[in-house]
Amino acid sequence: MRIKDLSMTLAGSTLIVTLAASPALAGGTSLPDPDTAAVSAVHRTALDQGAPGALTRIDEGHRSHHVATGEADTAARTPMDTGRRFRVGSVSKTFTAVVLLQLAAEGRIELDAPANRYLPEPLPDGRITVRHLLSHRSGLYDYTDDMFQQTVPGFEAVRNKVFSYQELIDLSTAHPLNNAPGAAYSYSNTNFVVLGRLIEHTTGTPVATHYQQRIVAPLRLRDTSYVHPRTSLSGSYARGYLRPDDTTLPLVDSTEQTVSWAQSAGAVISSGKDLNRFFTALMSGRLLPAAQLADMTAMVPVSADGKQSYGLGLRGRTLSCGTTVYGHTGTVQGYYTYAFTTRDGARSMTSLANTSNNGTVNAMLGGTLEASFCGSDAAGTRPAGV
Ligand code: REY
Repeated sequence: MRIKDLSMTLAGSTLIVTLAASPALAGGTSLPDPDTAAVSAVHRTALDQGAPGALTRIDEGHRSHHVATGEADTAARTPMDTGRRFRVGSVSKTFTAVVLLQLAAEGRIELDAPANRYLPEPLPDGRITVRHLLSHRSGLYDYTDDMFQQTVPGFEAVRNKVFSYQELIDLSTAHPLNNAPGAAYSYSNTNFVVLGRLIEHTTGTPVATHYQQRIVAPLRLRDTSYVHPRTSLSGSYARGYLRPDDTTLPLVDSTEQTVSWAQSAGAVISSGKDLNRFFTALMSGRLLPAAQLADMTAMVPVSADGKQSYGLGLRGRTLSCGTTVYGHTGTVQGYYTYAFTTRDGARSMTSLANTSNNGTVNAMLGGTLEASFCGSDAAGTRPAGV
C-alpha cells in the first residue's frame, strides 16, 4: 500500500498514528471520525489503574488508526505497539461459532437439534440444543468459576495442564444446570467447550484445522494461530500480566500457558489487524451465507438496560451515540480484549490491555468503543480531566 496520508502524535506515553492509502478512499461509513485522542486518554487511565500497556487499532476502508501506550514487556521495557499478537480469550468463541455455522450451512449440523445427537457422551439434559450452546442458554455451569476462585493459585494449577474436552465438560456437569435449557441467558465457557467437542466428533477433524481452513487461510490472517497445547506465542507479541487478588503483590507474568482450560472457548492468538479483518469479513458476509449470518446476529438483550445483547457467539453493544456494534470481549490471564465492528463491517476496532483480574481496567478499556465508533459524539465517556 502506498501511504498517501500519515499523521503521528506523541501524547505522553502514547503513540497515535493514522494511515490512509488515499484520503479520498478513506471513508466507509457515515459514522463520526474516531477520536484517537480520547482512545489515548482511555489507555492512559487504564495504565494509571494498573495495566502495563494498551493498544487500539481501528480499521475502516483504506484508513487505519493506531494507538499504543505503555509497555508490551515490563522486564525488557519494550514499548507497546499495535502490531503485537496476544491471547484473545473469548473472542475465540466467535471463531468457533463461525465453524459451527458453516457446518450448519453445509447441512451437517442442525441448530435446533439436541446437542446429544452430535456428542459421543451425552450431556445430562437431552433438551439442550446446539443453538442453546451458541447463545449461552443451555444452563450448563461454568467450571471456570470453581477453577479460578483463587486467581493466581487457580491459574498456576492449570497453566501447564492439558485437558480433554470431556474432562472440562465433566467438571461442569458435576453441578446442576443453572437453568432449564432455553429458559435464560447464562454465560458459560462450558457451552463453547461442548461445541469444540461436537465439531471434532461430527467432522473427525480438530478444531485447529477448521479454524485454519475456514477462517485463517481464506482471510489471510497471518498473525492468527491456535497452538493448543503449546504454551508460547511466536513473533512479536505483548506479554500478559495477571493481577493477584492481593493487589499489594506484584503482577504475575502469565504469558506462557496452554490455555487448555478454554480451548475452543478461548485459546486463539491473534492481533488487532487480524481481529479487525475477521469481524469486517464476518459482518460483510464473507464467512457465512445470509441465513447463517442472520442466525448469528439475531441478538437478544442480556443486560437490564438492553444495551448489551448476545447472538450466537457474538456480543452486541449499543453505544451512547445510538450505534450498535458487534463482536466479542475476551479475558485470559494477562489479557483483556475488545474486538467489535459495525453492522456492515465497515469500521472495526480491537483494543487490548495486557493485564487481567482488574475489573476497573476492563471497564475503562471498553471506553475505546465509544471513542472509536461515536468519536467526539460520545456522551460523557472521556476519563475525568480530558
Ligand atoms: C477466567 C478467569 C475468565 C480469568 C474466563 N475467560 O472465563 C473466558 C472469557 C475465556 O470470557 C481471571 N480471573 C483473570 C480470575 C478471577 O481468576 N478470580 O481475570 O485473568 O474470555
